[in-house]
Amino acid sequence: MNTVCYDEIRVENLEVFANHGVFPEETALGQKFLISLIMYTDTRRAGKTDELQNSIHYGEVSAFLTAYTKEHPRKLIEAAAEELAEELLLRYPLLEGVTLELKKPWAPVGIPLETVSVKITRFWHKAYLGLGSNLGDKKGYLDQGTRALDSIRGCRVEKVSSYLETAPYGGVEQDDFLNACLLLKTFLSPRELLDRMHEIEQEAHRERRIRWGPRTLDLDILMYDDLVMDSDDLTIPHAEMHLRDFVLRPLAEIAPNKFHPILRKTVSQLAAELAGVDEK
Ligand code: A4P
Ligand code: MG
Repeated sequence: MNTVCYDEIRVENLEVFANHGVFPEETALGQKFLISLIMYTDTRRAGKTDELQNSIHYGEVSAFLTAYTKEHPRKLIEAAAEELAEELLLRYPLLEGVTLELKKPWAPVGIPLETVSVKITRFWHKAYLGLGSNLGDKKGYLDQGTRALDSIRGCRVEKVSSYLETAPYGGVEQDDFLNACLLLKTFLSPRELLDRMHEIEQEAHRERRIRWGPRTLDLDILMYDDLVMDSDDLTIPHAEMHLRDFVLRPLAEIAPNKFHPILRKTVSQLAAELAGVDEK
């Protein structure tokens, strides 16, 4: 979850009659569901202006939840809750995150219980990505990669650096690169994002032959919020970003004050250090 403290707008136990369920009688007859929602959003402007347009209309949200739940029956309440949370994040630009609980008080489990429910919290995240190309129409590949990222459901490209021509790094004799960085707003997890990035690289006809060798399109996750993770196939922040001028220069254009969560320095400090300039 994000570290910023948000205000909350809450809806509690909105009642919807719908047809979610695994059993045929559930899908045929329907049953009662209760939806509780916490919307994380900055209410300061609405609080100061007293204008509804500066907030999220909870009446409209409730009507949307009711209609969507009725129209999209799912087997699992996990799936129903996930979809509702994503639809809300996509629909309401002022919404930073949601906690959504979907209760099923009449769950047909044959033993008495008050209610079963799933409760999930989903946030928009900020990911910084690095793009590189040194084969064919380099600018075309960076453009294509940016467009493809922006068209993923749950991803929005918010800022793109300029495209910089850079000398190859890593000891392989090859053509110059065109590099850029971008800021992506996303509700995908880092792993889901990496999978989508690999698909985009495939679409750009990238063949992985030589490590650090020529490529039509290379996409790396540089940072994802302040997340620190290290697994077999994904390291965040990118393990070598602080050593690479072709990453730090474009990144400093769009996020000079972004803090590296391990090195505890800003991107512009890291860029200055790498360039051998003394920055306070
Ligand atoms: N992986 C782990 N962490 C990450 C992450 N944060 N983001 C894994 C993306 N991928 C990550 O990458 C290999 C595997 O790294 C991925 O499958 C993923 O599971 P790859 O893209 O398949 O292989 P690669 O690109 O050949 O190797 P690598 O180590 O990713 O190389 P880089 O770091 O991408 O560097 N010189 C200039 N001037 N400009 C460049 O853009 N790029 C490289 C390649 C070398 N020299 C360059 C440039
Ligand atoms: Mg790579």
